Amino acid sequence: MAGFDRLYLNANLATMAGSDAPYGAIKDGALGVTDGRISWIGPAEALPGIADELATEVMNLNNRWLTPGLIDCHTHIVFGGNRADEFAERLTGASYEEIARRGGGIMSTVRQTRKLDEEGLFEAARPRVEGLIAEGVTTLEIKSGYGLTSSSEICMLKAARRLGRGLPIRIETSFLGAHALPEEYEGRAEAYLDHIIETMLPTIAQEGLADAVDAFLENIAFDADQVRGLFEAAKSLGLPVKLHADQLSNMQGAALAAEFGALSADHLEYTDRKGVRSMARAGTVAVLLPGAFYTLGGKQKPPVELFRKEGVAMAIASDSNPGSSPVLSLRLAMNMACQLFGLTAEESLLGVTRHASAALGLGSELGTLEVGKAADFAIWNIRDPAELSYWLGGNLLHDRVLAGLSDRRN
Ligand code: DI6
Ligand code: FE
Repeated sequence: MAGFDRLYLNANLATMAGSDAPYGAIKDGALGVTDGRISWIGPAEALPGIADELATEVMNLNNRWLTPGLIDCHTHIVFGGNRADEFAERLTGASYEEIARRGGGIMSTVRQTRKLDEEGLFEAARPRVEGLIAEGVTTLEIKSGYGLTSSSEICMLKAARRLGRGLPIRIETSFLGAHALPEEYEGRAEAYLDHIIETMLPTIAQEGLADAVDAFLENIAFDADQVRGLFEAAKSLGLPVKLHADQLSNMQGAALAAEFGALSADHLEYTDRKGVRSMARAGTVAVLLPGAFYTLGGKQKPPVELFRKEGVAMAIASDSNPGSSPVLSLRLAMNMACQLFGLTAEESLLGVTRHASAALGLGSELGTLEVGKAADFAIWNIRDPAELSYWLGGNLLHDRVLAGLSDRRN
């Protein structure tokens, strides 16, 4: 038996890997880390007698819970400015639509984002990302979509990549050029789509700036034919796709995403049975975004019971953005998924671990505690994993480990 760089003892392990125990739990467990990966996991009593002598360092967790590091698989966390002014206006009667119609809303964030360079966007996003890190997030997806010009979209994606180099967190990026129609293209949506497909996307793909391609399919954004064209272009460049689907109306977005073998379809409040079935067949993950539902005062909830029945994996994300989901806490989104959408506490934790890793196409690398996977963990001062969804806020994190490196030691 090879040695461990670190051996965790007296741990309660929520492996989130398939087993009959809730949370795939191993009580009084042990977990060994070698070269940034999990090299041993099981009940402490099954550990070979000399194991702790073979470990460079032994950590006694005193019965704390250790879970996979949390994964926020859908955010727009890189942007300029904020829209607290619009929030205040909405509180005194203005509607989201009214504000958007007179050039506020997404366009206001586009203007503020275009003013910043890569460094400026990095600095604007840094405290928000640090907040997620402090609550146990180890992997974060970040979308572009507030630049809407080649140079500004590239700037956003470079800032996102830089966050992954400058801070202890894994970053996955999605190119969301098809988020909104920029003012310069008013009335010329086709021309903007052509520009995305012919210029933006090939450049971004060539520079390796996007891990996936996303789009907003909605009657206020882009239609099915436009999204189809974009997805065909993405596929021909070898990039996986995902989709903002059926958020405000049933546009058959879930079925379209599934047709392209999308990693995920996201929002899904208006998805019907046919859409759910196509997702099940394609293995497309349902990413639920209760922060946007809450902020926009949604009336229709995503079809959670159908997802369960058809075996569609449900992930949960913050959708962190300055407009429809000013949510800077993934644990708050977990609570909302339980409270507003009726997920169980176990589904909630699966939604930010195993199923979130699948939504990013990283299921073989992250998301569960299993031998061979990356040693990304969160260690919690809790007695029951349900506490992670139960408390609103609060500092529950004892330590966070990324690729075997503990925050407490850095
Ligand atoms: N769906 C949303 O709810 C947000 N984007 C999207 O595709 C809105 C983003 C914003 O208001 O800034
Ligand atoms: Fe979104």
